[in-house]
Amino acid sequence: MRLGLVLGDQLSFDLASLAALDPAHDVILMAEVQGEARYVPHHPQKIVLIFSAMRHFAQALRERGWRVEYVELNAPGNSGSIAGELRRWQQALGATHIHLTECGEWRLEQALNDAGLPLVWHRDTRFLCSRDAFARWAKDRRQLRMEHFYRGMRKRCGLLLEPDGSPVGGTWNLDGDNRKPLPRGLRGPFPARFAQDEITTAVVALVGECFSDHYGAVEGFDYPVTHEQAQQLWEHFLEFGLAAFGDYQDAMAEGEPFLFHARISAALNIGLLDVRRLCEDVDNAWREARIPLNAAEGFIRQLIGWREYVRGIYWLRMPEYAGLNYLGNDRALPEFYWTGHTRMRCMEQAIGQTLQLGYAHHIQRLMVTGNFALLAGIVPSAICEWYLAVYMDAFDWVELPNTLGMVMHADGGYLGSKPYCASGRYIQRMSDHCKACSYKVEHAVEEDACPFNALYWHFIIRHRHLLASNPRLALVYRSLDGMSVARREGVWARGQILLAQLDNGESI
Ligand code: FAD
Ligand code: DLZ
Ligand code: SF4
Repeated sequence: MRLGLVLGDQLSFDLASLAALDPAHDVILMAEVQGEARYVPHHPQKIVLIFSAMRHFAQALRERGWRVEYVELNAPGNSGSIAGELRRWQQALGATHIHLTECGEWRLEQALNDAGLPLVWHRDTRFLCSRDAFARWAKDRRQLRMEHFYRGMRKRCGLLLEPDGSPVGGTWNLDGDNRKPLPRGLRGPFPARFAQDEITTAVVALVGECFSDHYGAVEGFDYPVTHEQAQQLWEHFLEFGLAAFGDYQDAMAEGEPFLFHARISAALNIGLLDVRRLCEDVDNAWREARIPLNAAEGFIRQLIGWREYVRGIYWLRMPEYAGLNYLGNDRALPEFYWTGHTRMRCMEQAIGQTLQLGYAHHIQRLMVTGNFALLAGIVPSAICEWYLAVYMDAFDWVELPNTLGMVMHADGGYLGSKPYCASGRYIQRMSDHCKACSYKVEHAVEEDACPFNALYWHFIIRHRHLLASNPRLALVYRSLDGMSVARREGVWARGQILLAQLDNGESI
């Protein structure tokens, strides 16, 4: 007989390794292991999601006729690692081969390859662009840009195209129409929530007991844990969220953790949703005039553009990518990232909801917590570990390029053409946080000044030698040069004070 491995983020019935096996003779192994639950201090709700969804998937596989050996976290004999469990069960069952699907993380794939087991690898066909296809696309290109990759993917997938292959609406990218701040009084739809069944309740108790040392609340878990529930979450978004997603994709608001975002990333990344079907649903919704084009294009761009692009870069550049630090950052991650105890209202809200829900939307991750880490010069590996730990949807293949490349510019501009650095003005324009903040966004050098302002100019000044030649920052360096000496010295001095406070372990 042969053994098949299904990992916690591979919960798809059409997984390539399952398709290669036969329920009549072969056995599937699924294992909850300390090694995977502790390689970073995952948010307790993320562990609940993975374990509960794994247990539900094992049940569903058994109902489809598979023999599944399921190892619970505290089961006697559990070796604590995926490689250890494969070895134990291969010996116990006398399996000749172990079939498995490409891992999402380089770390685990490496560990399995090093384990000396008779492995038969299968491509992860749940992604639209294979590792090899991306490498072929990237080969011989002087510069990689998401926009070029995305256009190719639109053509290949036949999404939002006219019969002659041109983009519907006459343009490929409506990013410029995705940046409206939220009008006063407009609120996001009521989020879809899923009640805990017996399996989830048992897992919540287990995680509460075994991972009380991890940051984040285990209470309030309401994520979908089965394919049916994930589909309900998706349909809820199609009906109530997607139409406004286009306009308010970049907006942030007090007490609004989700706004018009889908909140599907965790379900999608662990295999409870299929990216092709999501894109077809969005294309159809536009063709049936249920949603505007800026929503349809904006959403499809995230899925077949950014999501596949970052995965391609990850597998092209690992393992050296994880060690890059182009800007030479050396500052430790401030403690308030783990507690949310800061006077900066935007940071408090983004971190607070992250600890509560394991979720923050893209602009909060990029322009609030990410922007702060960039401006403050945090060591890339430290901020990457934070993102990997605290978000429900976080897996190295998607978290690392987004954080290290897009946010921290630690790859020197390989993934994106410029750092997304911004002062408090950006947050003021896109949110109502500043009105509720004890800092003043209009000030830059005073004691009550918004920290983002001085840190922004400090960042621009201290990295001049690396960034001034970037044409996309030319305007910024022109305004720096137009600043009075007193003003420049003022923002530098205030930046120094803020950084010293961080170095002293003080919150700001
Ligand atoms: P929506 O805003 O509704 O978007 C729809 C879908 O598009 C998402 O579910 C996601 O699958 C995809 N998507 C959107 N932007 C991206 C992107 N930049 N990269 C990849 N997919 C994208 N996403 C993860 O899935 N896992 C991560 O670990 C992760 N880490 C991130 C770290 C940083 C620093 C940043 C800036 C972004 C990160 N993202 C990550 C991307 C993005 O923030 C999340 O996908 C999104 O917030 C998930 O919420 P949603 O489902 O409501 O997304
Ligand atoms: C994230 C995670 C956690 C917390 N626990 C498990 C586990 O116990 N067993 C398992 O098979 N997978 C788990 N996962 C998902 C893996 O970490 C993921 O498969 C790897 O990071 C590779 O993508
Ligand atoms: Fe954030 Fe600055 Fe606005 Fe406060 S003033 S909410 S710190 S941008």
